[in-house]
Amino acid sequence: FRTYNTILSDAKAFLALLQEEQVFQEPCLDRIAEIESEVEQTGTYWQSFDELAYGAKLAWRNSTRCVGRSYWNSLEVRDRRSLNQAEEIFEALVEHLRLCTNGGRIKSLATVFAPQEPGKPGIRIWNDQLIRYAGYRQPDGSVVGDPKYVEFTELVQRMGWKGGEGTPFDILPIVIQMPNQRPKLFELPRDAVLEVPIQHPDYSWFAELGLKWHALPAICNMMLEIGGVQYTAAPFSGWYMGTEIAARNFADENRYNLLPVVAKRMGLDTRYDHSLWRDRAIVELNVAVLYSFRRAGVTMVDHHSETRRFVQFEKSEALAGRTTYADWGWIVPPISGSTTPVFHRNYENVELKPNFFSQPDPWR
Ligand code: HEM
Ligand code: NRG
Repeated sequence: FRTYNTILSDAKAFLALLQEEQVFQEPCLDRIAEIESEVEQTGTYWQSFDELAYGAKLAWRNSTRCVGRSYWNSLEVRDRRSLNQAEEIFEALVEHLRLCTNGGRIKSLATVFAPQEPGKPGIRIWNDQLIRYAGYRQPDGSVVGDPKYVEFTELVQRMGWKGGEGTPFDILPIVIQMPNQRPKLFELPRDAVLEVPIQHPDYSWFAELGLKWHALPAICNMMLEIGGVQYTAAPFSGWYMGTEIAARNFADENRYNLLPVVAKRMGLDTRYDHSLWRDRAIVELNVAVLYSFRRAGVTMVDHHSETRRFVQFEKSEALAGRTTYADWGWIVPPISGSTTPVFHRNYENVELKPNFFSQPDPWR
């Protein structure tokens, strides 16, 4: 439960920030008075499109775990705050995927739905990302698909999902819950989801592994907070850094766990840790993912260019008089850390607002 005072002081701090960054020409005194009376009457206030759009950019700029922040000012923001039916929200999500994917030339995009109202739960998309693969627990305890999503898969199955074919890459349905209503299930149209089959430039056997991944990372379970207003459904997406897929989703033991498979095919000696078979396999997996996205014409960055760009971003922030706060453990890539410049730098992790915040899973 948030008081008028917190909302008002957050709103004022936000408007002061807009003033400081010279987003609008007009002075903001009138706007403050307007917000004050609106908050007194309704317990919240309706932001202008410009406040929303710049606020979302600032939220990205302030996300200390994101190494891709150099592009913060090119975020496109779609205002879908007027939608109040789960079906309409679903249509807007499909549109988000199509616009952002843009035939492979991915754009950075956020779609913002209506904010949480006082004393009511907000709109929630139950998935953590718009595109994710189901995980099916087998009788012998193993998992087909993405083990991270076994719980979510069983949840949607209990809710009536019959869509899964049982492949390692079945796309999960979307679960949308409007305030004080029951959640509804929606199946994404196949042609809204771009995927990239994975092959290796030198190892022809790699394609036989039958791997692929979706082009878009579209996080949809975080709360976007701007000037005291909380947007509980505000999905955003940019493009992947290769390591996210190759060094984590494919490599983690509790995800697709592919290092032993790749190492065996490479003919490496997996009996001894000191043969560094994991390290050799994880590099080739990363080579394959970067090569495949490039061949498919789908935007992706490698961790060397992206971390270098991040240091450039720090420099341009410093010129603007701002400190770049960051979460070192998230900024340093999961492979070859010390070969990237961010490894050798120290960061203070300070949480500024606007920002994206995690929220509890609605079904817990
Ligand atoms: C996290 C890269 C766009 C907000 C991350 C991570 C990477 C990354 C590598 C760490 C993910 C992990 O380890 O799981 C990029 C790249 C982008 C991009 C290359 C290309 C444009 C965006 C956009 C937004 C954003 C458009 C929001 C408007 C965030 C946030 C996190 C994050 C909030 C933390 C997520 C969490 O806590 O789970 N990003 N990002 N990023 N990014 Fe970005
Ligand atoms: N590691 C996650 C995605 C997290 C966000 N990463 C981005 N965001 N690149 C995964 O799916 O592997 N983005 O908006 O571009």
